[in-house]
Amino acid sequence: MGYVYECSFICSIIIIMSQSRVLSCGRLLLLGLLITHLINNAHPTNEAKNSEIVAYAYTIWIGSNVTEELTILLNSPVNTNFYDAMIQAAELDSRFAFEAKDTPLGHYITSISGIKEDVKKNVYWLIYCLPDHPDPNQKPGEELMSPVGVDFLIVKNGAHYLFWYRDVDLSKGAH
Ligand code: B12
Repeated sequence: MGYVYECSFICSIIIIMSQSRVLSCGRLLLLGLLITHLINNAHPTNEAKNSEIVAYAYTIWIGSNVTEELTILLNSPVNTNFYDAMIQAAELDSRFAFEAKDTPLGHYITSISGIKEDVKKNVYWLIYCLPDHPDPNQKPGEELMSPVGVDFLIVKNGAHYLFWYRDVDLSKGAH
């Protein structure tokens, strides 16, 4: 809308200038107005446009001992939730395809990369928000687990998200 408004403003001034019978100093005044408007409303630079996009990494780990690892780098508009990020990842790389249950708490992830949670064996998909790329030799602690599910987790620039298929001891309290 802002762009349409700006274009009509500039066109109006050009039409007035071309049709105007006013003195040349009047035309100069209009020209000054047009230049000032163009400077003040210059289109956003690439830097400003890029600030509306966040870049982050999404990794999956399979197994408590991490026998398989897969990472994808993603760019998304600000305020993207992790559920949408997972859809984006799956579209770019089918190994990130996933299944979810829609529950009153939002989407609950039951399967990623064809690997389904195993309720009998207590192996589940758990999500972590990390400051750096996850290192299988230094596994993240519970304190780095996301406090919310994928619908309410908003991706941040430079962040690393890990979905880890791991054993959970429900008798010790799930998380
Ligand atoms: C047990 C439990 C789990 C188990 C569920 C497995 C199972 N089959 O029992 C495991 C360990 C897998 C789990 C995982 C997660 N959980 Co949990 N979980 C619980 C807990 C302690 C009890 C739920 C329960 O059994 N209710 C009783 C049954 C009868 O009711 P129910 O509606 O059928 O319960 C189901 C849902 O709660 C669902 N579920 C469990 N956790 C979550 C999380 C989300 C986001 C969703 C949509 C559904 C869901 O699994 C339950 C069993 O089927 C609750 C806390 C609480 N006291 O409610 C947290 C709780 C629901 N979990 C929570 C969270 C954040 C998660 C995770 C996102 C943690 C993470 N960082 O990975 C993940 C989900 C990731 C994913 N795969 O999408 C939060 C949700 C907060 C929110 N408002 O979003 C809660 C409230 C804990 C808390 N206070 O922070 N969880």
